[in-house]
Parts: sequence; C-alpha cells; structure tokens
Amino acid sequence: MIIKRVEAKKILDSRNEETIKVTVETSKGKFETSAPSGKSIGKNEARPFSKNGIDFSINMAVEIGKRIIYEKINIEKFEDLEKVEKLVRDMDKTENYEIFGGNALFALESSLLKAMAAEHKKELWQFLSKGKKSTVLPLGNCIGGGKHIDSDKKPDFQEFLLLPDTKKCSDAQKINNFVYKKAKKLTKSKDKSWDFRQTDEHAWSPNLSNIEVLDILSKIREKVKNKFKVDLRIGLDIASSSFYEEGKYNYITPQNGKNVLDKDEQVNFILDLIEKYNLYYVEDPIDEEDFESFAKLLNGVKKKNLNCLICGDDLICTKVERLKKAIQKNSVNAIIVKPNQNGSLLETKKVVDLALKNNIIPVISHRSGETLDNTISHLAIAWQIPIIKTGITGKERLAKIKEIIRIEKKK
Ligand code: 2PG
Ligand code: MG
Repeated sequence: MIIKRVEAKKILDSRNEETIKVTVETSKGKFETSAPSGKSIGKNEARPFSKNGIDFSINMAVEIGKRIIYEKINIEKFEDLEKVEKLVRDMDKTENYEIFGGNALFALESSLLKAMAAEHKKELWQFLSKGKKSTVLPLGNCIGGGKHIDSDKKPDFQEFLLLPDTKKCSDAQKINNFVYKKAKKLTKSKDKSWDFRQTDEHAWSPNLSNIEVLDILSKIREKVKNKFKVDLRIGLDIASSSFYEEGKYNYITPQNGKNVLDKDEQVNFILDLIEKYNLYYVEDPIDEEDFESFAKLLNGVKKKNLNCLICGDDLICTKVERLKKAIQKNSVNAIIVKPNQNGSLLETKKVVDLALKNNIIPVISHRSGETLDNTISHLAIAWQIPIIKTGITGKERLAKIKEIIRIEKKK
C-alpha cells in the first residue's frame, strides 16, 4: 500500500474535550479515525495522550506517518501493524504509552487498517474477518450515575444496562428504545423533582437509589415480556473502584442499612442483587486490584447456578497479562474490550482471542467521551465479539449501533 500522507489533528468529543483524529491518505482516498476517552479510568490503562500534552501526541503520530512513507515500510495486512509499533517503541518504551499516548496509537492503527481494507476493496470488518460476520447485540446504557454525571443526587452505580435476548441487533435496539422511553416516565413518577438530566452517555440520571432503579427496570422487564415476548436481560456497570477506598465501598445511599461495606459484604451484596433481580451482567462489582474477591463472587454465582456474566473492565484494562491473571484466578467470565485502554490493536486482538479461547465473553465498549467513529462496530463483527456496550441514544452512540445494523442487513 502506498501511503501519500498521514495527518493528525485535534477535535472535540461528545463531552467537549479535546481528542485526536488521524487521517491516512492513499490513492484510494482518505481514511480517518477519532479516539474516544474515558472518565472512570482504570489505573492500568494506557495513558490517552502524551504526558507532554495532546499536541505532542499529534506531532508524534504525524512523525510516525512520515517515517512509514520515507522508509517505504510495507503495510498490507493486519500483522504489519507490528512494524508501526516498532517505530512507536523506538520513541516510547513505557508500558502505558506515556509519551506517545494510547489514543494516538489506536487512531493511527485504525486509519491504517481502513486504508488497507480499501486496497482490497473491502470494508474494515470484511478485511479483518475474511468475510465471516458474527452477530453482535447492543448492551444499552439506560439509567446511570457514578462518575458519569456531576451531581450528588444520583445512583451510586454508574450504569443500568439492557440486553434484550434477541437474535438481531436491530430488534434489540427497538426494545432498548421502548424501555428507554418507559424508564423516563416511570422515573419521573418516582422522582417528581427530576429535571430529566442525563449522564455523559445519555442515560437518565434521577435522584434515586440503586434499588429504586432496579425496581423500575424489573417492572419494565415484565412489560417487555408481554409486549415483545423477549427477556429484557438487565445488567450493571458498578464501576466500584470509583467508590472504593482501603478495603471499603462507600455508598451514597445505604445498602442493606449500611453506607460502608467491607470486601466480603460487597461480594454478598452483589450476589444477592444478582439473585433477586435476575441480573445477567455485572461489570466491575469489585475494586480493580482485587482479583480474589472477583473470584469469590464468580464462584458464588456458579454455586447458586445463576446465569450471570461477571465482567472485568478496570480489572483487565484490555491487557493480556491482566487477563492471564484473571484466568488463572478464575475471576471473570466476561471482559470489557476498549481498544484505547491498550492502544495497540495487535494486543487488543490478542486479548479478544485469549478470552474466546477460555470461554470468557468479550464485550467491546464505547467510552463515556465519544466521537462519531464506528471502528469498534467493525472490530466486534470481525473478531467474533458478541456484545457491544454503548448508549441507547445520542449521535455518537447511534453511529456505532447503526453501523452494526447496516452490516447485519447486508446479504
Ligand atoms: C465504563 C466506561 C464506558 P468510561 O466504565 O465502562 O461506559 O466509562 O469511558 O468513563 O471509562
Ligand atoms: Mg466500566
């Protein structure tokens, strides 16, 4: 592939924060990718931008582009990203891309991949999968709190999620829209002073406790059962590291009569919630360094024969070594995959493959600060990732879901 130019610039994300867009130009056209960014950031994630600032990352991405062009580095296939990473590693040997920035690497590699796909007259998912597509269902954020809204009147849990048990993404998205509207109504009737504020991901954010929200969603689950004959599977992203400190989980509203739970109380509390509300998905219920309590919870789920995914996001940070540790300790049966937590798409793919090989469900995910980019939709379809976690509405979230539905409809 002959690359004519690599450009990088600053754009604003959905939170009005600066992020990077990288454009790769070849004879087939211009291929661009913009990177998202998180608010509840795992301790072990790649640094989004250089410690010297976003402009430094931008200059470095352009610099790498120049080297690829002048040194006539041959880039034709996914594995050739190794050559790009070697150049990056010449400049940045830190584990978490402190100098280059994980967002810069993700955007650069994704744009190169899109350009490679065009050389073969293929869409990105076709190029990466050799044409075989997998079904991807949307895990939609309906109600939320935590770090995703700047208010002290909110649920402690960051996200209350919906995963309708359908065969197609388009059917699930219809149901998620229905539930989103119903949830607005029922929430308002419970919290009369609610001003319809929303989290960064457009989830409703009332002044209600975790339990009050779960009661609302359980009611709607019944309605969905009657109307669509579909089970509305309910999930949570507890993002518990955001309210954990020195062995204690600190809640705004009391849980079982207590505002502070110790490690074992947290495990039992979550296990009770899974059982009582028949939860299908629970992300980061335990602090990001506590592989052992994760394992206790998963063991409890298995012993009680509950059908629930115990998912590690901040725990794994899309890193091979952390996933290996989780596998060895039996900590999770699902993981979040956020390419920009890692930076490298080669490594991200290794994480996905390692998870699939060990019967751990990979869930690809947006970030709370998003752009219109739909790269993750293509990665999900190509890499056999069965679930995409995103919002239910808002143009940045819909960009991802609509892309999946478009590809789903293709013969
Ligand atoms: C999460 C994500 C996305 P953030 O915790 O899973 O919902 O949030 O992008 O802020 O890390
Ligand atoms: Mg999370």
